[in-house]
Formats: sequence, structure tokens, C-alpha cells
Amino acid sequence: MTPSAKPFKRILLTGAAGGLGRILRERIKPWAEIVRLSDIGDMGEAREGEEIVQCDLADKAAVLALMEGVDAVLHFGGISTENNFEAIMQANILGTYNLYEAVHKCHVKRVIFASSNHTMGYYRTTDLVDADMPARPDGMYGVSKCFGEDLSRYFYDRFGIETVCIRIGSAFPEPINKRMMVTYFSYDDLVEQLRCSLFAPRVGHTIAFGVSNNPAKWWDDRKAGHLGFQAKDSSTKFADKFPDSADYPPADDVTTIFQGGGFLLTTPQYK
Ligand code: NAI
Ligand code: 15L
Repeated sequence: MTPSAKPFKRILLTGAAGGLGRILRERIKPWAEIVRLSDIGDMGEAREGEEIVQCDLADKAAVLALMEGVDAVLHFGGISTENNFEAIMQANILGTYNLYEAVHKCHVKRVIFASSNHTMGYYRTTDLVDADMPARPDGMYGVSKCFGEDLSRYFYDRFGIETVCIRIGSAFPEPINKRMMVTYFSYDDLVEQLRCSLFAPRVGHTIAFGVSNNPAKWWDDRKAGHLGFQAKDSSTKFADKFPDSADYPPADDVTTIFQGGGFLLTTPQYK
């Protein structure tokens, strides 16, 4: 494929030094002539077809400069687990606000926002949650992702900037506990959902669920059907690691009662 045949001129990936950013760095290259990588952390040397811009999302001027010449954004940067509110406020709340202000000023048309299943962590593991149900975050991290979802809704309603918020389950090489047999999201499925989110003709403001086709389900993704995404992988191939996962949740432990799992232990618990 010649550079000019690629659909986007420049895609910005935030969080490029992170676990998912390092995977996406190579996988998104077919979609853009240039991938601009950004993170507060070290991203190494720029490779072919890359630009590297190290910056703090909480730095408004830096984020505005970061956005220049960008056609689409994959927003994966920020604090990715529970933390103190001050830290989350800077990276995830102020950072996402700065990102959308810059998106608006630079006339970027579409953002894919890495939201999280922790927007819904206080639903029970017996619930089936869909995109229209009220958020039930399980901590300040989840609250910050709810902020990103609402902020992007506002920027769509007010300015027509399209966003797909992907409530990612557990995007890791493989499940590392029983909960992840339900929440597992393979890297291949993540990349495919991103591709669908970027290339669907119209997405408006979409809330989607990022999860593979696992046997047990907590999330109903039909309201994002217009993206055309079909998960191909499944946690089934890891079933030997967790033989009784079909009986999940097995106990009256708070981490198995609520979808947020271990994140519940970082916040006051309600049964
Ligand atoms: P990660 O923690 O490995 O990567 C996040 C990156 O954001 C890090 O490289 C970090 O340096 C960067 N970052 C943090 N604060 C920043 C700031 N103020 N300015 C600029 N960059 C900053 O997390 P991971 O697993 O790669 O996740 C990526 C995104 O996907 C995160 O937004 C996370 O909340 C979201 N997500 C990931 C899930 C997963 O299963 N991996 C599940 C649900 C959501
Ligand atoms: C998330 O939102 C986190 O970013 C990730 O590190 C995992 O904890 C994931 O959720 C999960 O619920 O497994």
C-alpha cells in the first residue's frame, strides 16, 4: 500500500507507551500515513511512519499543539486503574477535557475513547448491562471514564464531533483470573473494534462494549450494532486455567457479586 492510499493522513494515539498503546502502535499503521504517538512516558525512537510527541495531557497548550494536523484520535492515555482523585482528576478529567477542546479547535472529526467496564462496576454479575442503562461506576477511575463519556456526548451534541466510547473489558494477552473469563478482550478483537469505529460511515455518539465472544456475558452490545463489529475470539480457549468458571460467581465475596471485581476493594463496599 502506498502512503497516499492510506485512509487517514494522521491518527493520534495517546497512551502510546502503555500496555495497549505498545500493541496498537504497530497495528494501526495500515490506517494512516502518519501515526502520531503521545504519552507522558518514554516511547523510544520514532519508527517509519511515526511521529513522537511526549506530553502531559493535563498541559492544555501542549495538547493543543499535539492535535495540529490530526484527522482522528485514539484516546488511550491516562491513569488506567483506581488511584487518588487528584491524580485521576489531572490525567483523566482535565486531560480528556484538554483533548476535546483541542479536537474542537483543530476540527478533528472523530475520536475513539478508551472507556472502561468500571463505568458499570456496581452492576451485579447477574445483570446484563446495555448502553442505555445508567452508569454505575465503582470508583474514581470509573467516575473519570463516565466524565469522558458525558464530555464526548456534549461535544457531539454541540459541535457534531463524533465519538465511539469503548467500554473495554480486560484487554490483556490472556485472562489471569476467573472474572476475566467474562471480561476478556483479545488484542485482535480490540484492533477490529477500533477499525470498525474509525471506518463506519456515521457513529454519532456511540457507547460500545469491548469484549470478546466469551461464553458468559455481562454486556449487551447490540446498541453499537451500526459499527459492524463482530468479536471473533473467546476466553473459551483458556477454560483449562479456570475449570469451574461456568459457575461464576461462586461465592458471596463482594468481588464476585459486582462486575467491577477487585476494583470494589478500593472503595467502600455496599451489598
Ligand atoms: P496503561 O496504564 O498501560 O497505559 C496508559 C498510558 O497513559 C501510560 O503509558 C501512561 O504513561 C499514560 N498516561 C498517564 N497519565 C498521563 C498523562 N497525564 N498524560 C499523558 N499520558 C499519560 O493502560 P492500558 O492498559 O494500556 O490502557 C489504555 C487505556 O485503555 C486507558 O485509558 C485505560 O483506562 C483503558 N482501558 C484499558 C483496559 C485494559 O484491559 N487494558 C480496560 C479498560 C480500559
Ligand atoms: C480497566 O479499566 C483497567 O484499565 C485494566 O487495567 C483492567 O483492570 C480492566 O479494567 C479490568 O477490569 O480487567
